[in-house]
Amino acid sequence: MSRAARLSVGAGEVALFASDMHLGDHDPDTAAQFLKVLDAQASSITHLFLLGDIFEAWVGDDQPDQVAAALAGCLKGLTDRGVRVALMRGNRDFLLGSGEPNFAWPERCGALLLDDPIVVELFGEPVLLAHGDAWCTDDHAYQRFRAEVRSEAWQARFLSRPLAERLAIAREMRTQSERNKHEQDLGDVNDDVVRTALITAGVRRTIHGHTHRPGSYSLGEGLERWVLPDWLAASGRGGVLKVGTEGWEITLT
Ligand SMILES: [Mn+2]
Repeated sequence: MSRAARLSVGAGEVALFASDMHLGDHDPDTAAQFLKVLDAQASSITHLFLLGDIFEAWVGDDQPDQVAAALAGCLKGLTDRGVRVALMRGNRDFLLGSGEPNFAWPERCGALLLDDPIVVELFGEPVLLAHGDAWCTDDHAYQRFRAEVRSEAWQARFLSRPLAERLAIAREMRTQSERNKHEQDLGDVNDDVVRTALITAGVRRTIHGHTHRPGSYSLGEGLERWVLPDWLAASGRGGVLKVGTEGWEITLT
């Protein structure tokens, strides 16, 4: 999206934030739970922000996935009704939106694909949105892995492979140690790094996901980070952050 037109939510509007649903055909229950919440909120929101790890894995916008198709239908329904939907990539679905124009998944939903991080305006306050994995700088092995798979060369090489091969590689990567370690023992963000990011961006607050530790955390000096819940129906986990004129509120499912 263009940086010039900063996304803003203002008077009379309501924004809903969610992340880390880890959706996919492997877990229809979590998908059902998430779609039910979206459906229940649909008439009361004007903006929807999904801040990464929307999907458990994403091998390209041609990924055959019934859950992704169901979510696309739901998001398209929202955007057709005038709700602004914005998506961000996470560490699992970092290839989201890499398809050709007119085929890219976010575009098919009528959604914007956001940079990570990005500043948006919430009721006059600039707020930094991020997935959060880039701030887990204490996990050096993961950051090396991240740098590799986020490089243009790696992505171009990967996306040039046939779909079946990409799906096989994705399965293989699930067993790759660096990635697994990071997922099993989810580190937290480095507060100094977040503080610097906030100060650099000229904001007081950030909203991020990834760490699966929902809540609001003070960083001192009036700086705060708000962490979105992750979703897993089998463990009864899930929730959203709603931001409106009355304030900011995390509701756990
Ligand atoms: Mn994540």
